[in-house]
Amino acid sequence: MKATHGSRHGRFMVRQAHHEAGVGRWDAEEEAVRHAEIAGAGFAGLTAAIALRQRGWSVRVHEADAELRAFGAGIFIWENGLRVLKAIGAYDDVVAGAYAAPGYHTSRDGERLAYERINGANRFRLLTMTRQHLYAAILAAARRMDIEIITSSAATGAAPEGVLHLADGRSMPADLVIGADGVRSAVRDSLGLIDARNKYQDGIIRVLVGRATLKGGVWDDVIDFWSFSPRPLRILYTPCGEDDLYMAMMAPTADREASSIPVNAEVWIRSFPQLAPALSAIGDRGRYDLYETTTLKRWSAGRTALIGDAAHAMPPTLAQGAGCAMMNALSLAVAVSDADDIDAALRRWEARERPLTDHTQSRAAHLAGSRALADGMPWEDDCFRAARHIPTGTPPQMHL
Ligand code: 3HM
Repeated sequence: MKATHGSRHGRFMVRQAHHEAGVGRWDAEEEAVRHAEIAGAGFAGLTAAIALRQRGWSVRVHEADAELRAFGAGIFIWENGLRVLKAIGAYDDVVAGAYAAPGYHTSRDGERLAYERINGANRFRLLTMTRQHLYAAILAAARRMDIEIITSSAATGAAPEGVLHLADGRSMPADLVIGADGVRSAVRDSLGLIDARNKYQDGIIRVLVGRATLKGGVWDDVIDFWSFSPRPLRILYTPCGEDDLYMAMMAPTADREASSIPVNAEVWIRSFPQLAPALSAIGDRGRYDLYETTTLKRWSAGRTALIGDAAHAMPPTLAQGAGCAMMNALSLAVAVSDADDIDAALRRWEARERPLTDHTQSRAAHLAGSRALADGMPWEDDCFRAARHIPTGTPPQMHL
C-alpha cells in the first residue's frame, strides 16, 4: 500500500472526518491511509467503495435513502459486469441466484422474427436477476470489507478541492470525493458539469411479478415482444429465476393510457394477450421512467469524480447502464490507487475509460430513438463492445 505521498488531506483529514462522524475506529494502522467520501450507495458507489477499500483506502458512503435497497425490477448483467463483480468479491453470490436464459427471441405482431442462443458454450453470458439480488450481493461484499455506509445522508454538492457537502450542514474533506448519486446528481450539478441531456419519445415501466403459468419451453427464454397495432408497445419478457419475471414495458410518453401507473392491465393485455397471466398480476407495482441520456463536459473536477448515472445515464436498450457504472467505478479505484496526483489520475482515467462508455451510450440512445430493437437485437460488435470488453482491474485470463 502506498502511503500519503501527494495527499494534501491525508491523515489529519481522515482523523478529523472520523471524529466528526463519531466513528471510534481510528487506530495507528489507518494513519497513512487515504480517504474517500462517496455520495450514493447504488451499484456504482458501492463498487467504487469496495475497489478503493481493496486498495487500502478508507471510505465512507453516504446514501440519501433511509434504507439500503434497489428498486424492485430486474436487470441484465453481461460478461463485462460479471468480471467486475468477480474483482470486487460479489461474483459467487450473484451467480448463485441469477438466471441464465438459453435463448433470446424477438417477436413482432405475433410473428417470431429472430432468435439467438445465449449463455451456451463459447458464448459470453447474459445473466438476468432481480435488482435486489444484485444489490444484496454487492452490499454483502461491502459489509465483508467493513465499509461504513451512512443512510439518510444526502449529499448537496462537492468542491473540486475534495470536500463533500451534506444536507445536515456538514462538510467532509477527503483525498477523493465521488458523486455516485444518480441521474439527478447534486454533486454533479454543484460542479456545473452537465453538457447535454436528451429525452426520447418512449419510456418504460419496469415491474417484477411472479411467473405464474409462464414456465417451460419458450417461456424460459428472454422474449422481446413488440406490437405496433393498435398502438406501438413493447414488453421485454425476462425470467429472473424459477419464480421471478421482470417485464420492461415500453410505451410512448404521449400514450397516457399505456404509460400510466398503476399499470392499465387491460390496455396491455389487448396488445399482448399471451402475457395476460403476468399482466393481470401487476396491481400497483411498477414505475415509469423516461428514456434519458446525460453527458458531462468532464467526468471530474479536481479531486471530485462522477460515476454511474450521474456521469452517463443512458437508455437501458443495451442493458449496459450498471455494466458501465461498475466498470468505471472499478477503473477509477485502479487509477487513483497509487497516484501521487489525484487530479491528474482522474483525467487519465477519463481519457482511458470514457470512449467505451460514450460509444455504448450513443448506441443505446440510437436504439431508443429508432426503436430498431423491433427488428431484433443487433448481435454485432458495434453494440456489444462493452459486453465483450475486459474491464480495467479484472484479470484478462479469467474464464468465467
Ligand atoms: C435489459 C433491458 N434491455 C432493454 C430495455 C429497453 O430497451 O428498454 C430495458 C431493459 O431493462
